[in-house]
Amino acid sequence: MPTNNKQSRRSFIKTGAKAGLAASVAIPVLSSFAKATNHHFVSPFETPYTQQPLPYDYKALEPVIDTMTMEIHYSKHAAAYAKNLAEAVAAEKVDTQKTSLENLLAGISKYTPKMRNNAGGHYNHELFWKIMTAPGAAAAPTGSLLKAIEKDFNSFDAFKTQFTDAGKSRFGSGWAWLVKNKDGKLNVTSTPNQDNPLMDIAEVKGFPVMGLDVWEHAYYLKYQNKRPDYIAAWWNVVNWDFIQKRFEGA
Ligand code: MN3
Repeated sequence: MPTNNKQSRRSFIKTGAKAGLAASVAIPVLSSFAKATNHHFVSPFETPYTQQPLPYDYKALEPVIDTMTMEIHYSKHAAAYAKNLAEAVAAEKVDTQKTSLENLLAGISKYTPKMRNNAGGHYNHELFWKIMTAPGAAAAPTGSLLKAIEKDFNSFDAFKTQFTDAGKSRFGSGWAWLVKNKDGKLNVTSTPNQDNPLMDIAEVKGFPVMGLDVWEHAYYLKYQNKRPDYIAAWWNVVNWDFIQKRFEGA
């Protein structure tokens, strides 16, 4: 019965949360949840199938990203990906209790274009909101992420240039990515439409550490045709604290 499942899941989450407080770390909660549900987590940053609350106000990223763009992007574009993903998951009989969104993406070639576009669209946007924060935070990564960037790109500036170029040169709609591959090496890549590097059809595969939306809907109201200006300004709202954690958790 769906109602019973919901209730037992809710009470489990409560118990799990208490256990987590006792241990005062978040990851053991995820591990015990994974065990209880026989759920295969690829990292502590697993993305739920439903749209999560925006972690800040629509106006929080001003002046880099204007309020109206944020509102339309989150409440219309991204909300539509989540809604269409729910439809595709129901139609194609995916058991979302057993299959993480990450695992679904890793086998996306088995599903319809509707699944591919909307599973990607939903995942990409959930990540995108989290890797941004109000202007004025850290301008560059520190610690192990900075070390890895310097090792794989020679310098942070060289990485920035490569990532910026990946966004600028993506023809039409798509994303620029920083990915960590199986050997722990960092790469910059880009994907068309709502594809991402978790997908089995991606040219360059890996764990998406950060991604930049270069669809016109992400910048057109403020920047019109000037995608390079949008990307240059965007570096001011990158949430390096979160990206560092994601890098370490991958
Ligand atoms: Mn978008």
